Order: sequence, then C-alpha cells, then structure tokens
Amino acid sequence: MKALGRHILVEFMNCNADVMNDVSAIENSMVEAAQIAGATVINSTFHHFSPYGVSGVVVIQESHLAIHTWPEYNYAAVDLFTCGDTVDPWVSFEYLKKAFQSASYSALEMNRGSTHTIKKGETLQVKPNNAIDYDYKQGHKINRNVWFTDKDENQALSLRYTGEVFFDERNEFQRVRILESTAYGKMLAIDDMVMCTERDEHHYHEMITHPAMQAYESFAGPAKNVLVIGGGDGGTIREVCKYPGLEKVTMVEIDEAVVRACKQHLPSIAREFSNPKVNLIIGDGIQFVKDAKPESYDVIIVDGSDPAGPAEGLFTTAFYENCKTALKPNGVLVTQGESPMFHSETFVELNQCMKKVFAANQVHTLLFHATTYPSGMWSLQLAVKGQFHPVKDFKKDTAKSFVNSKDLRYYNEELHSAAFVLPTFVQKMLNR
Ligand code: SPD
Repeated sequence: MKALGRHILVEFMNCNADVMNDVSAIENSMVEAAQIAGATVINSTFHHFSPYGVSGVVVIQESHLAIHTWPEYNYAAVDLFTCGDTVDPWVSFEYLKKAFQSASYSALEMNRGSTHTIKKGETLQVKPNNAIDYDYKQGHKINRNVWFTDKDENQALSLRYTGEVFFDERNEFQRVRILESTAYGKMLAIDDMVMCTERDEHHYHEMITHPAMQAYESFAGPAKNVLVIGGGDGGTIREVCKYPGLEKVTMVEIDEAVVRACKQHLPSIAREFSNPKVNLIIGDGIQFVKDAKPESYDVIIVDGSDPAGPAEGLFTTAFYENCKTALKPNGVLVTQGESPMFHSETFVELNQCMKKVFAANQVHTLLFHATTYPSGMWSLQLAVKGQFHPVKDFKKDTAKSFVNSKDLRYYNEELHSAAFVLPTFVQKMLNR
C-alpha cells in the first residue's frame, strides 16, 4: 500500500433540500453508508442548526465520515476517510449520492499518510489496538468502544459489543447479524434492532409462549397443534417443545438466513429445530395463515419483529382475521405487541386492531421486562376464541408443576396473573 488511508472530498450539489435539513435521515444515511462499505461503526454524533443545516461525524474503526449541509443551497460537503484496504470509500460515495438525491457532484481523492513521505518509527512501542488481545470474559480491559444502537429519532437502547461479528448478511428482506455484546453474550440483530441476546432471551421467549399455552391448557386441555409465525431464532419453538402433550408445532419463518445464523451461532436458543415435532416452513407467514385450514390450531404465536420490512403485515386486521379463522374454538392467539413507551402508537393500534377481530373482552394485554429492547418495557396481546378468561380460569397448580419440572427462568404461576395487571397509564392508553 502506498498510503495509510484514502480521503475523498465530496461536493454533493443539487441535493434534495428537505433531506439536507433532516438530521435523522442524514445520520441514518451516513451510518448506513459506512456499514455498506464494510466499515465498523464506533459512534456517531449529529447536530441540526437553526433554521437550516446539519453537521455530523460517523467515527468508524477505519477513520471517519463527516458531513456539513447547507439546505438553502441544496449542498453537502462530505469527507469520506478510510484507512486500510478493507473498506472502499467509493461505495459510501455511491450510496450517499442516491440518498441525498444529488443531481451533480464532484469528488477528489487524496492519499493520506503517503508512505513515500512518512516512515515507520523503529523505536516506538505501540500496543496494537485490537480487542482480540483482551479477554473481556476474564475481566481484562477492552480497548474498543463499539456500540450497537436500537433507536428511533428520540430514544435508544445501546449495547456495547466486542467488535466480533459472527454473521452479517443482507438479503431481500433485511440485514441479519450475530454480534457479540460485552454484557449480554451473543445477540441476533435484524436491521438495526435487537431481536434477542443470550443473557435475557428467556424473558421474551418464556412470556410469548407460556401464558398462552397455560391459558389454553387451563380451559381446553393440553395444546396439541401449535403454529408459530416468525420466531426464526428458535426460542419460541424451544419453549413450545417443553409441553409433553404437544403433537406438532409448525413454524413459518420468512427468512432462512435467521434460522441458519441462529443454528450456527446461538445453539442454546435454536436447539429444537431437529425435534421431530417441529415442522419448519421457510415462507410467508401472512400467506400461510391466509391459506390455513379453518379451525386447525390450538395456539398461534406471532413472534415477528417490529413493524418495518417483512413484519409490517403482522400488524393488520386482515392478518388477525385469518389467524382467528385458523384457530380452533377455544384457541388462543398471542402476538408480540411492541412497547407502550417506545412505540406507543403501534402498541395502541395493535390492541385496537385485535379488538376489532376478537371481542374487546377476549383481548388481554400483558407486560414484561425486555431488558435489551428499547425502554425495557414490552407487551404482548393475547386473544381467546371462546368465553374464558386467561387469569380467572387459570389453573395455577397445573402451571406450577409445569414450571417446576421445566426449570423456567422468568415465567412462573404467580407471574402469569401479575403480567396481566397494567400500570394506570397503560390502562388509560387502552381506554380501560
Ligand atoms: N424490538 C424487538 C421486537 C422483537 C420481537 N421478536 C423478537 C424475536 C425473538 N424470537
């Protein structure tokens, strides 16, 4: 290599003025531009000036990307500086050109640290800046400061990770990553959202499974035929497979990459895929439910991701109408319901949507602690296709012996009823 780094000075002209004044869109584009070029994002900071203009920097392990915009001139001045030969700054350039809708542009590439003009010191002993030299599990110092952030424009949850990326694939649906966090073990991330971590996944997977399975069993006996929509990491089917009365669980996951990644890197979560009772279908869960034979499932569990990309259709009345048809009489449906704090509108809308499909007294909201989802407060919506109540008709003793025999870590027979008790502000959100 003739230089330590490459620095492209870019003039983006005739850009979309609204985009040039949208700090959130610009930050997202700059971060995405770094990632798409193969850079590891360390941090980003962006600022909106009043009334116009945005400045910001994305610090990457390989240097930085920086921007200053003048929306009133439809103009952005951008620096793309990368070191080493693993990241191509021109990939970022192409991405940003489209994102900013720049109709004319110019770019000048400079070598930084030309090895014709600088020479490596002989005597200076510099410790290599590489996290692999440090074992965080043994409590040694980590010298990388890389954060994964799940956020909207106002709030975020960040997990520090070691920089180790075990899996990273983009496909027609989404970006699937398995990263190693420092405090929560390995984690599955879809696009820029945390799906599960080794340390706390049992909160989510036990809660999306057992209240519904126990409510069904209390009223109608053991669930024999269960359908899981989504749930590609395998955590939900792992919990369903704990029921001795289960005959079959069909899981419909749209993205085979999620299953492949988790089987390989999260085996404690994805451990039941070879169970003969599991029927894994890679396909569209929305279409599957539409085509399902009426009255065929005892319990349906909708374990989708947030309502963006392929999971959007899991938040519609049409989908829940089809789920209701596919449920047996006295069947139970449960779906992840987002956060009353982080996604308050979606949380309320989903509850209303389910009350349109089922009667209002057949839809029940549960809350639990999802420590690695933004806000930490997460919900489930549970609907029953019959005249029974998941708490009043709950058989506590049956649940207790199940819990004790299966060594659960979050759900228990007391928590079952407690999870349906809502804080006053949440009751008000749902107009109760
Ligand atoms: N914001 C995260 C919501 C994710 C819900 N599904 C998680 C999949 C775990 N099986």
